[in-house]
Amino acid sequence: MANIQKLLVANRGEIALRIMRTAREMGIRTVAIYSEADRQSLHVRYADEAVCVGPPPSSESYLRADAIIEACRQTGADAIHPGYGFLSENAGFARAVRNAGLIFVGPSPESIEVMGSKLAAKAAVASYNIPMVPGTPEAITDRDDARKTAAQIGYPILIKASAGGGGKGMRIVESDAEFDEGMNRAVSEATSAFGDGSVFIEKYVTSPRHVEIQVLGDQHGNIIHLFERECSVQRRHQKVVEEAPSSVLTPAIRAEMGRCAVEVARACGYYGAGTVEFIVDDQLNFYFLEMNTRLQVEHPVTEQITGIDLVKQMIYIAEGKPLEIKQGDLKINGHAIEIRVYAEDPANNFLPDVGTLETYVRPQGNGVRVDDGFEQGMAIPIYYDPMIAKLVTTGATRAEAIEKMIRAIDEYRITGVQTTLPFCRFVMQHDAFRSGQFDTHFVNHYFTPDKLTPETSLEETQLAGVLAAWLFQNRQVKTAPEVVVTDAKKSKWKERRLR
Ligand code: MV4
Repeated sequence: MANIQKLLVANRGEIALRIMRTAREMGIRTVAIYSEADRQSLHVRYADEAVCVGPPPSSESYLRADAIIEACRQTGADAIHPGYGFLSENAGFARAVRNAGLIFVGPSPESIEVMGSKLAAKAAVASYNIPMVPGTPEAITDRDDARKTAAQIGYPILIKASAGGGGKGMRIVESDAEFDEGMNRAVSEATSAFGDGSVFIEKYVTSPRHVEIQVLGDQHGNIIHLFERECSVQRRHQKVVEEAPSSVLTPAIRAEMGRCAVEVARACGYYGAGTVEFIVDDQLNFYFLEMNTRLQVEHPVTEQITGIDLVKQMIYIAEGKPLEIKQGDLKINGHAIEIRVYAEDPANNFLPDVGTLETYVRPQGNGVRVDDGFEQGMAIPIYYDPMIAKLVTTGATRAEAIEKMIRAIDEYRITGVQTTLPFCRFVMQHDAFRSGQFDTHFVNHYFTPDKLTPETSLEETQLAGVLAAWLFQNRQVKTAPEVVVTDAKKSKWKERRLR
């Protein structure tokens, strides 16, 4: 058991700041690393010390394990927190940190390795009583066997890459006739994307919800769960809205899923913070899919409803301390919702719209938490994920959290870049979201760019006035001005947003 004195955060942006804030509360000194593109970043200014680890591209900076470990030597940091993304789920990095005599604030390299392979993860939990989607338990070696299995399971099926994650390398196959082509594509995709062509088959659950369970394990074998996060509102496997608790789970199902998540963690000797991912079908059957061995982007909603600082727990666990929280101590308090504010244009197929934050004013007030890494006047670098902020609201009930979110979105003032705020507002106001009756197809089912409000509706109101005046002045003109209206609406909308 060794108390951490100085923590290097091997990340950037909001998560680097979020981790350093907790470290500071704990009296731990902080070291930031940064690339040449991030010299002026908030995480660099917040840290007690900062080390430049290379040029802007991640591969030459935030992914340079050697330079990061060297930065620990230079500054005397005794531990590394990897955040999410970058090196957070790289078993080789966790091992190199350990071999350098440093503390890795995260799970063991062995756990990362097992859970990094979906097939290894399934094998690890096979002797436990964990519900899994019917499918092949091993990598497919014989196509004819696999085809027979697919027929037994029943179409549609899903071919998944063992090394895949976050939806990469997945292929839906609707019928036996499509089997060969689906297989060829899945294997070649997996080979080129992951250097590993291992694939397996699962029954395709057509309209699932994505529900994940947060777990914490210490180095003494104690494991607890901190309930679920519902992440069904996503777009191309990119989560958009996350909340806790899920509006569909009953206390009994929640307890059962929690028990399963703890067992999954136990199966790989897990310690640290982790997330066990399930899909839930329309009958509320749940199935284990995979485990993420990092602190997740959406962890704040769990913090809001449990009152537990997950980063603080991760640090205690890394120091070798036993978990002081017992499962029975935990209860859900209220409801929290997170939206991800991206510098993307929802009116233009969510194309990244990086630029300078000409105006940047955060929402405030009761029940509002903003985790971000930017200030007004700062540029969003092109080299990294274009997430500007995570906006989290917490209320006594789900309805209250939604009300607060709409109010907070309307208070948020961002100009200079297009953001996903209007899109998130659309989600908050949608009946399917408000009723809780939605699945992972929400965005595809309900969203088209013309649904973006309030800009559009405001524009329409103003335009109606202009049009009325115009028609009045030109009473003899009979041509329908509809095309003109559409163009004017678009360009004016864009112009206003760019101000
Ligand atoms: C599935 C599935 C349906 N059936 N597996 C996508 C991400 C990866 N973690 C697992 N994913 C899925 N696996 C079976 N057998 C549907 C998805 C899926 C999905 C899951 C969670 C959140 C969003 C999703 C969007 C599309 C598909």
